[in-house]
Amino acid sequence: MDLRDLLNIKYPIIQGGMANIATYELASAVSNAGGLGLVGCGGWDPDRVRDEIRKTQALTDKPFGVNIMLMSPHAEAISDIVIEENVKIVTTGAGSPAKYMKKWKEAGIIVIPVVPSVAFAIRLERSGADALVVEGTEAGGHIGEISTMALIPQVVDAVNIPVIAAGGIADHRGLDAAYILGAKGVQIGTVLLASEECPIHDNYKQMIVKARDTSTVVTGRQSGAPVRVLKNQMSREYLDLTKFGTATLMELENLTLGSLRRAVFDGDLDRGSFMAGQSAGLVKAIRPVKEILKDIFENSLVYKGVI
Ligand code: TUI
Repeated sequence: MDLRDLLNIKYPIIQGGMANIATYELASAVSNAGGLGLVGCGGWDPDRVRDEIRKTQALTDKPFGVNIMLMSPHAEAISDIVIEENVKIVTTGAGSPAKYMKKWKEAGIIVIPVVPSVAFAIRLERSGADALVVEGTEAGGHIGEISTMALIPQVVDAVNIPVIAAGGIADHRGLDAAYILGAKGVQIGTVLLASEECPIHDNYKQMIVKARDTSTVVTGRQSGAPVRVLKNQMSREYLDLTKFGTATLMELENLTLGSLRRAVFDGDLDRGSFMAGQSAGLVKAIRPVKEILKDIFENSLVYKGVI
């Protein structure tokens, strides 16, 4: 089933649940533009999440969802808030949502876990997922190891629920490639960082626009939580510290603590952690969300009915 029918949206495009970035401003803009906007909870406490959901509901009458980052200490509490606030669609990242599945299904919520591997996809289909976001290692933030090109068709062959491709997709060619690989829609994140409505510091947006193909690196492989970020002083220092395997987890924690917030709110070019995917090199300008989505869909062969 195409994502447009499953989610009742105009374009088969959903927004990534970017922590500290995917606020009600971005979520409502994406939903109003015809995609599926998501309130990305990241590490927010339950009160903040409730407030953001209500603000999104006030700004759009279109479908939107909530992304729950399962490594958050508040994940359990948020799993109840989405039910209380009558949220219709939930995506999850950075862990398994299996233990919440039963209550979410009973509440009529459409559940779409983000997965980085075939094994995880099979497990979550068995747990009752309605669709999957399958995320390749080209994506920004916390990532798996397999590339989008290799991963999507393997998951498509292994499950019977719709697959939404993520990682490396920022234009109509990415959407078409995803469909050819068997996906029924795409998730985009990096290209939306460079949108007018995205509530991040302008320095962050400029870094995305200036990025090239080689501008991202992966930190945190050693600690088991690989995270793709733009190269800067911060990520270079981090990689230097891990190069010889001598840095303690504590030293690394100290270096990264609060660094995403320094990027998003302060635009701290040296000390911020600017999460972004490899598609940053494709992003050339800051545009309204509406234009970004329209451009991706209306220039695609999917829209033209070719695929
Ligand atoms: O979750 C994401 N992307 C994210 S979360 C995030 S916040 C964060 N920041 C620093 C370190 C860690 C998190 C920034 N970006 N994408 C979906 C995704 N999920 N990618 C990889 C996974 C994943 C990883 C392990 C899903 C399940 C999983 O399972 C582990 C287990 O065995 O439970």
